[in-house]
Amino acid sequence: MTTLFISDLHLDDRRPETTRLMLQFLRTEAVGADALYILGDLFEFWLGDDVPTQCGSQVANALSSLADSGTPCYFMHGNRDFLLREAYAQHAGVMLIPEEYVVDLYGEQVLLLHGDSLCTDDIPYQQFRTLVRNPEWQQEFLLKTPQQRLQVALQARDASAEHKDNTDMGIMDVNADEVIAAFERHGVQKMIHGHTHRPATHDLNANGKPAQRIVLGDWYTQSSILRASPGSFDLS
Ligand code: LP5
Ligand code: MN
Repeated sequence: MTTLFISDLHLDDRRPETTRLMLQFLRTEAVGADALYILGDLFEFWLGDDVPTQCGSQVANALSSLADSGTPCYFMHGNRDFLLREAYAQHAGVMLIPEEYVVDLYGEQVLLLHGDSLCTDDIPYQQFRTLVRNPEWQQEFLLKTPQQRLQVALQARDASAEHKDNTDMGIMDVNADEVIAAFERHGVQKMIHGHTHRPATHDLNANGKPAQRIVLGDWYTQSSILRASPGSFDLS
C-alpha cells in the first residue's frame, strides 16, 4: 500500500532526459500504487492545452495508461503550469485538484499544496501570482497566438531569473506564520508541498500539537519521490 507524491519536474522538450526519467517511473514504480499525486510544475511552461509539446504528449500517454491500469492520478497546478486545463487532464486521465487539497492517507488527513502560496515574504512574486491567476488575465492571455504567449513566458522567465538572483533565499522560502495558518485552516497535522526545491521534513507545532511539513524536491538532476504507506513517509 503506497501513495506517491512528486512535483517540480519542470519537463521541457530541451531536457528529454527528465522526461525519460518520468516515463520510466510511470511505467515501473507507479504501476500498482494506490494513487499518484503531482503537486505542480510538472512542466517548465504550460502555454495552454492548445499548444502541444512532445513531453506533454508522451507524459499524457503514460499517465493515461497508468490510470487505465488502476492507479488514480491527481494533478495540482504549480506556478509554471497553472494554465493546464480539463482538455489536457482528460487526455492524460488525471483529475485536477484545487490549490489546497486535503487527502485521507491511510486514516491521516494531509494537506497538499504546490507551496508558492506559502511564500508570502516574496512580495513581487505574490503580486505576479495574483495577476496571472486572475481568470480575466488568463482568458486574455489564451487569446494570444502560441508564439506571442511564448514571448511573454520567456520575458517572465528572464525577469524571474533576475528577481531570484537579487533576492535572499530566506525571502523566497515559506513564511512560518503562513504555514501555521494553513495547518489551522484545515485542522491537519501534516502537509506536503514542493516549489521551493528544498527537500526536507520539518517538525513543528500547529493546532497545539506536533505537526510535519514535508517538502518535495525537484527533478533537475534526479527524481524526488515521496512514498506514503500506513504510518510512514519516505522521501528520496
Ligand atoms: O519557478 P521559479 O522557482 O523559477 O520562480 C518562482 C517565481 N517566478 C515565477 C515566474 C515564472 O518562473 C515564469 C515562467 C512562468 C511561465 C508560465 C507560462 C504561462 C504564463 C506566462 C505568464 C506571464 O513564478 C519567482 C519566485 C520563486 O518562484 C521562488 O518562490 O521568487 O518569482 C518571481 O520571480 C517574481 C517576479 O517578480 C516575476 C516577474 C515576472 C515579470 C513578468 C513580466 C512579463 C509578463 C507580463 C505579463 C502581463
Ligand atoms: Mn513552483
